[in-house]
Amino acid sequence: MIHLPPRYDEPLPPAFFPASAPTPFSRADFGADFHWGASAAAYQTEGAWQHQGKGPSIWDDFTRRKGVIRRNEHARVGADFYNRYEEDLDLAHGLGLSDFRFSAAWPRVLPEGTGAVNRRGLDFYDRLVDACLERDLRPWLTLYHWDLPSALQARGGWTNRNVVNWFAEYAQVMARRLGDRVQHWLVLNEPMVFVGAGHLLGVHAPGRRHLGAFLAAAHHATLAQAEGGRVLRAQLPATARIGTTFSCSYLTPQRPGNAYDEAATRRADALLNRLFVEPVLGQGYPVAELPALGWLLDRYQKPGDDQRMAFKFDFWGIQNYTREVVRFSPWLPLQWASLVPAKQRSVPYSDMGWEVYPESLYHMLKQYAAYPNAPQLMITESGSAFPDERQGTRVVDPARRAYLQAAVGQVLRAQREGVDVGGYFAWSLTDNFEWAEGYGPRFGLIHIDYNTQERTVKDSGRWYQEFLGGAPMAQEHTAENVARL
Ligand code: GCO
Repeated sequence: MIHLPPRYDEPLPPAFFPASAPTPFSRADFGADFHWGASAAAYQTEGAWQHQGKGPSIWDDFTRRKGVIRRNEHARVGADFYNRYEEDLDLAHGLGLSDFRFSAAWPRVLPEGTGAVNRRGLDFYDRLVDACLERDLRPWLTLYHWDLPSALQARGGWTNRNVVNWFAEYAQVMARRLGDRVQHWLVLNEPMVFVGAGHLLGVHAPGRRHLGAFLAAAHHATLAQAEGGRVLRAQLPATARIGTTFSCSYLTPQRPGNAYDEAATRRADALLNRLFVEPVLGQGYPVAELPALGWLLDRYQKPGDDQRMAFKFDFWGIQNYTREVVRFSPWLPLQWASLVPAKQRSVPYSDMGWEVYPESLYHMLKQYAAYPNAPQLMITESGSAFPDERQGTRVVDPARRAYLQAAVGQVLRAQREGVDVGGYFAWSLTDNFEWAEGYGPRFGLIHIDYNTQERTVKDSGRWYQEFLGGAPMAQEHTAENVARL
């Protein structure tokens, strides 16, 4: 078993430095139009949960329940981004980013979810967009990163088909106000996660554990995804670029060649990587692998839904953190598959318990690019949670730095093989509230001391800055290079 986190004077395991990526490489290799950014999300960073007219969200409610979040933490203050966004954008600009992705909190804009607009909430996003532009950061706005207004949850939330209209109204409000300045729009953040973790596993807001709720939420999110795209298209200038994001994991069978594990891997792929993607393309749900899911979802479908689920996005945001190993399981109906935790596999893993496997990014880019009518792909999140060590004024994080470098190398590898990939966004600009894991796992390029809210650029952030400044980067996979990290 390789233990992670490594001690900082120990060489990092070879998994950080897959030799498959081109080396050395530099920013110029990706092309002049490539977008280089970092991502963030409203609930994870903003705080100000009751400020200036904001309504409550399902995450405000969920984090109030005892025992659902590690150490019962919450993000009422978070990274205090609501008050400190200018400082954070200065730092982002200082790192040399060309793009910054953030989300808007729906209940900040529409406290009741629909109806009356909270002017001060909308003004905040207006100022944020202007502050990005003043710093030459192109804003990428995600409409929904999981903080549904509580008022809508009281009416069933994602399980109520009316959510499609509620979401359309919110999308319209945002597009009307910001469409003159925001060019890049993202509709949903990772539907599989907020639908699955929120409605089937019960580990995210709204904390439901119910197959019917999962199915209803899945179908309504699929409809809202396309409807959001249509509303934006109708509202925005022709130059706007409209996308949405998908979570994904590269999946491999525990026993390659074993028919049960191979079939389980295909079913898991349909559920985890394809469920929300193929309806967008007009292919419907991937029911060939999951017939029972198909019959169950039918209950929520109305005539014409197959067309309503489709939309021609300008790009897809791909968000990948790891690979999963799949085995046949007789215990989990529908999927008949389970994921083997990294901790049981003698592989290095991060503070999230996820296998360190940067090549996963390459494989997922290849998989999505293989759809004949796929749009351009963007890596809208990529990163890893490792501990940081303060050494004087520095925050030393060799594992994150190495991961970032390896991940960027894997994007270039895919691009060189012809994949149309147009951007890379590190998750995340700063440390922030990691949902059910609270503040434990840190993903930021910038460290936050939550006692003082002091920001410090980590070594990984410095690495990104050097790279974005044009420095050539050798893949640091030789023993001497590793020792020097
Ligand atoms: C997600 C979200 C982020 C997470 C990140 C790390 O992918 O789950 O978009 O909000 O913080 O992925 O888990």
